Amino acid sequence: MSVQAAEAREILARQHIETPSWAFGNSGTRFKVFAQAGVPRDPFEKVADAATVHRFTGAAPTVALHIPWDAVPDYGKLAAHARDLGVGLGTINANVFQDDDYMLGSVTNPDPRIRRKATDHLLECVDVMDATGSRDLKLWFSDGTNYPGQDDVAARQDRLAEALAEVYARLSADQRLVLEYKLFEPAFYTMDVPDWGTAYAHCLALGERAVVCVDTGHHAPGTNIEFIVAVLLRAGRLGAFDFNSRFYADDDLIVGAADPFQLFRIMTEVRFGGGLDPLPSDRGAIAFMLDQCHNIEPKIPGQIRSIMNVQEATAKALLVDRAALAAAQAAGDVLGANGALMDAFATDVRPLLAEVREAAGLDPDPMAAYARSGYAERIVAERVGGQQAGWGA
Ligand code: LRH
Ligand code: MN
Repeated sequence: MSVQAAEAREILARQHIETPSWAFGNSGTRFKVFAQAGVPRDPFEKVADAATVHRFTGAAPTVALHIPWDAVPDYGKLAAHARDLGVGLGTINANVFQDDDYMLGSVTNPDPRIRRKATDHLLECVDVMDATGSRDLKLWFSDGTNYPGQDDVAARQDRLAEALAEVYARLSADQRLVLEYKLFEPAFYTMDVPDWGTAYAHCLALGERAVVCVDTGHHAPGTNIEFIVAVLLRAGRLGAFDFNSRFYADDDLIVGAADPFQLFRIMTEVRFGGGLDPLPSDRGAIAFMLDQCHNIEPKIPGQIRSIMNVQEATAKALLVDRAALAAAQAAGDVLGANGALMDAFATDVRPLLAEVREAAGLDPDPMAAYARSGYAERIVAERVGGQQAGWGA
């Protein structure tokens, strides 16, 4: 077995991809949210489904929460429930995008009373992190404007910076603020954090525990996302991914489904930038998360397939012959260099991943193993009545 294959196995065996609690609830578009039988009714059932994804993939040991969608009276009890099921509670996502008060913005709103309310929610989410033991607070703001002149762009940036600074000051030394950008939706003229540059600038102003989240659905069509990844990694500010895929807008489809070559290129830059290397500490760690909605497909198999797609892209990235690539790049051998990536991308890595799973005592085919488990039928039979979880939009 080549050194490269052995290194690839080692990295794949410890790959950690966080699932989003909201992927297990009902979701849809503005036209329709389709309810599915067996959907969780509370955060405890969402965590149980996340644990099931980990049980069959071995690569999803934590689940991200979204507050208030996952609000519970006792977060310690939820954390213990997760532990009993073999997973942990991960990133805490704040939500200042579903309250009537936030129509003209949350932390950027012209009204100081509303800014105070939004900032207080962000601070409450840090309290939740203290209770769950989570490292990352992820902040995505739907804040923006729809018409030129609607508000003062620079003044909104000042308001945003003020709120972020207050939240950052509240974090403890092992906690991070992860700032997520998005080009458009729900605002369509300006978003207050529209791109990586704006997020990066705010993170630099805050401090080294402020990092950027790259949601793969949040860019203009044709954006070279792996370039952004390489630049943020080089700057030590790539903190997280929200993985999904899209054909047009923020479609939140299964990662790698729309463009597996893009996902490979992204994971190749992550590898080259040291993002897969074992780290001395959490500082500089990249949180690999899924942020998806399974509007029409079964949700747990959808998450399992998503994990497998990230694993396959990662395995292919790990098989790029770096020495051959470097030699071709140095020689100006354009096609030789491109060929090194294309050869890796063309490699069938499914046998390698099957071996990695077997070595971990897992079924080599997680999708088939889940289908045989009877879990899907059990939750449909058990989860009758009550209010199915959703985005509550
Ligand atoms: C916004 C977003 C953000 C989450 C939400 C569920 O589009 O990507 O990461 O809070 O989806
Ligand atoms: Mn996201």
